[in-house]
Parts: sequence; C-alpha cells; structure tokens
Amino acid sequence: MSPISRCVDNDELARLVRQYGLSQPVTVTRPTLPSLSEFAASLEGVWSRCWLTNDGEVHRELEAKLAAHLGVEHISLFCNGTIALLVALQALEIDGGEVITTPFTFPATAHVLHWNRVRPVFCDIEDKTFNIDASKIEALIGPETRAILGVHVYGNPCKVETIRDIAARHGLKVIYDAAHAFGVRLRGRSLLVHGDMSMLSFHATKVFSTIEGGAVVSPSEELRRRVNMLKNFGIANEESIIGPGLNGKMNEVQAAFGLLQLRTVEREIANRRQIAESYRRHLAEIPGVSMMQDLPDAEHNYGYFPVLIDTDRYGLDRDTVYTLLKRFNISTRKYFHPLVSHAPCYAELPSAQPDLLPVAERAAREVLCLPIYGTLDPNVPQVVARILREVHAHVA
Ligand code: T4K
Repeated sequence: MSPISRCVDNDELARLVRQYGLSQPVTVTRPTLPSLSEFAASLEGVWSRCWLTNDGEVHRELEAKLAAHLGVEHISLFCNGTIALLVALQALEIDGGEVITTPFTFPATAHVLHWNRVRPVFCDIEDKTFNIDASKIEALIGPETRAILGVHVYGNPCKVETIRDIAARHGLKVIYDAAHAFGVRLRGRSLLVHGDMSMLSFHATKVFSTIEGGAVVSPSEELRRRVNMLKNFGIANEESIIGPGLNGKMNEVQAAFGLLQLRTVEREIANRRQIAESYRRHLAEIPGVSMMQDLPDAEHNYGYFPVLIDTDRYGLDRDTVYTLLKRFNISTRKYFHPLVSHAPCYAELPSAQPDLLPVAERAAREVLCLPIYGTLDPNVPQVVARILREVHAHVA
C-alpha cells in the first residue's frame, strides 16, 4: 500500500483528482521566452559580424546593461554560475584550507570548494531565511579558515553586516553565492555589493536567464580584470600567460538571449510577486504548512516559493505531499534535499554530522518548492491550496 493510500481513501483521492487535477502538467519553474522571431532578429548582428564568442560586441553590451540594471560597477559574465564561483575563489586566492559554508544549498556551492582543494566546514542555518546562521560561524573558525561562503538562499539576503564584522575580526574573505539573488536589493542597494565577491547564476531555471550563464561581481576594477583573465585561460594577450586560468566565457548567442531577457525581467518579477501573494493568501492557516515571508528591508525576486510541511500538524510528510501533488499534474521540488553535507565526499567531515546541523536537517526534510514563474496560470496557487486543505481535512 502506498503512503498516500494509507492516509487518504482511494475513492476520495480519485474524486479530488477529478475535481482539481490540472489538464496540463505544471512544473516548478519554466523560463519565460522571447518569441523565436525576436530572438532570431537579435542574432542578425552576430551573424553578420561572424563573431561568436571571446568578449564580443553583444557580450560587452550585456555586461554594461546588467551592471546598470543591477546597480553594480564591476561585473564579468560567465558560461555558468558554477564556473563563475570557481573562478571567484581562485581570483581571491582561496585554493586550500577551510571555508565555512552552508549545507542547505545546491551541490555546486560545496563542490566548487572541493575543486579548489578547500575543505568545506558546514554551519547550520537560520529557520526563517534558510541562510547560514551568522551567530554560529565564529565557533567554527580555526587556524585553517580562509573565508566564509554564504548563499542568499531563495534570494533571501544573508546577515551581511554581521558576517562582514566576523570576517574583519578574523581576517577572512567573504564570498556570496547569489545564484538566486538576481535583482534583490537590501535597504535600497544591490545585495551584490556585499562581500569580497558575489556570483550569479543565469541558468534557464532562474528569474533572469542566458540559457546557461552566470556572472561574478567584483568590488574593484583590478579584481574584475583578474577574474576576466582567469576565465580566459589566464592569458592577457597573444604574448603573455599570467596564471592558471580556464575557459569560463559566455558566448554571443547566450548574451543576445540575455539582452532580450533584460527587457522583460521586471515584468517577470512583478508577475511572480503576484503568484507569491496569491499563495500566501490561499495557503494561510492550513495546519502544518508554513511559508516564508518577505523581509521588511529587502526587495525580493520571487525566484522560489518554498513551504515547510510539518508531518505531525499536517498529517502527511513532505515526501507524500510531493507524490500526491504529482497525481494532480503539479510538479514541485525538494530544494535542497538531500543536504550536500550528506554526499559521500563530505559525509565523513566532522562538521557534516547531522546532529550539528539540526535546522538544516529539518528544512531538508520539510521543504517543498511550489510552482512559481511569470507565465504560471494564476489559478494554480488556489488549486494547490484547495488540494492541501482538503487532503489535510481528510487525514486529520
Ligand atoms: N548555487 C546555487 C545556490 C544554485 O541554486 C545553483 C544552481 C548553482 C550554484 C549553480 O549555478 P549554475 O551552474 O547552474 O548556473 C536546477 C538548475 O539546473 C540549477 O541551475 C539550479 N541551481 C537548481 C536550483 O535548479 P534541477 O536539477 O532542479 O533542474 P531541472 O532540469 O530538474 O529543472 C527544474 C524544472 O525546471 C523542470 O522540472 C522543468 C523546468 N525547466 C528546466 C529546464 C532546464 C524548464 O521548464 N526548462 C528548462 O530548460 O537544477
């Protein structure tokens, strides 16, 4: 017997699926695309110049426009966010020792440390923002600690001032994985100005996309030049190789896609905000279902809509709700389960032990990201809420 049939009567479930099941599958996210003809037209210059990559004209235009849009001065575009973060660490000369980071993130965050020969030291998270718990960082600092790598999870700003002060006291660098934080502002300023460097992801599943892509935001032109050198094989020109670089470049086709996305990204975020508000209205007061709230000093981008399912109060566990919603043609994702600290390459580390990470362990057990994107049918939040409410009433 499946976990669902143990809790919800089969006939009743069939009735609910008939009543609320969606005719078309809905995914957790979906890129909002320009029209194909618009995209083709945007590539005419690329074709006529026959210049496809290596700091082309469109790449330069996107870099300038993104800097202005995001309110930052020094930005370098990349082929994806993972390579961008890898290079950011190299640019800051963090290639060994330990870095304090969060286990509640996409695996790329910790893997990039691994690829830089850095041992991750996992720190537990806050239960309101899902971000690294700044009050627990200092106890993890040791002689080998080189930096703090925070993640603005779901675009929620980390406690940037507290982290800055801890880093200053101990002579550490601060890097932010801002993969989720495109356009997020904190107290009226770009979140990306905090720390020694920030990385963005422009993957197809993000609020702003270049299909695959990413960026590093640097605090100075000198560091930006270093990042650019490292993402271009470490070569300065035909005559000189400065350092051990790799190939992290964004190409002209990605950049052209990004320029079109930039025209519509504000609308995308506004549409997502409406979806988030609708979820908040409709999901209110379902026992055992809790939601993240906007922070009063932040402007969010609504890239994700996570809820937590408390098994005892809701009556079903998160995994059963995940499977149940699939029956209604609604796909959700368990971002971020399993914790990256459970991966075999990290699981033996002292800081990866589950009893040291109780908040992260619970979040990974309970979190479910609901569908949110600009073109989502606006009725979906209400449908999801009705299903969750009726199923709860049934199992209660
Ligand atoms: N740090 C953090 C905190 C991150 O979240 C990420 C990436 C990174 C670093 C690394 O940045 P990148 O190197 O990726 O730039 C997705 C993304 O692949 C990944 O970029 C993202 N985070 C992560 C949170 O989500 P999956 O495995 O969930 O993707 P996938 O293929 O299952 O897609 C999810 C849903 O999106 C699909 O069910 C349908 C929809 N979708 C997806 C694609 C690719 C579309 O509608 N169209 C598409 O083209 O990882």
